[in-house]
Amino acid sequence: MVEWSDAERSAISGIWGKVNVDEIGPQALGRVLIVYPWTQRYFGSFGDLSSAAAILGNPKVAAHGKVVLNALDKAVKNLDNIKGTYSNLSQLHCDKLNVDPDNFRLLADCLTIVVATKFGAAFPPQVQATWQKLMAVVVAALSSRYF
Ligand code: HEG
Repeated sequence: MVEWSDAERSAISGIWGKVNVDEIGPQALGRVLIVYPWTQRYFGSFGDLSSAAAILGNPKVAAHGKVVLNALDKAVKNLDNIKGTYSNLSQLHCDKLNVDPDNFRLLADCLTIVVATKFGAAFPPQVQATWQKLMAVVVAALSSRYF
């Protein structure tokens, strides 16, 4: 059972309250597909992923990036039951989408970099520490139905 202190809860709601899902989601997923090109294999129906510019301009990547961040919003709103919140989503990624769970961490890392780049001084190490805990819990929850 994950415990969240009041300070952690307020750090998460502070930074998450500034995140524009429609902007950060596409950038985070786009970055995964560029930095770790083998992840493109899961998005064969998304059309042109042939260059960084194509990926960042691809409307299906943008739309899916928003879907992913909207799912993260559910975790933020259910901090005390992230595992349960993601149970079905974990099963879907495992059984239907066959996504290697290592990729969840890659996405979390890219998202952290996008957030750090965007917010700079408003994402200090203490806030990052809590953010990394959130990412670790999210990655574990999404991986939970694999094992
Ligand atoms: Mg996943 C679908 C969330 C990482 C590949 N992903 C979805 C959906 C959600 C979601 C909410 C829609 C589910 C539905 O249709 O019911 N994904 C999600 C989160 C995270 C994540 C929250 C990590 C934080 N996904 C992820 C990664 C990959 C991946 C790392 C592959 C590298 N997701 C994937 C694919 C689909 C989804 C291929 C189906 C996309 C489609 O066909 O539209």
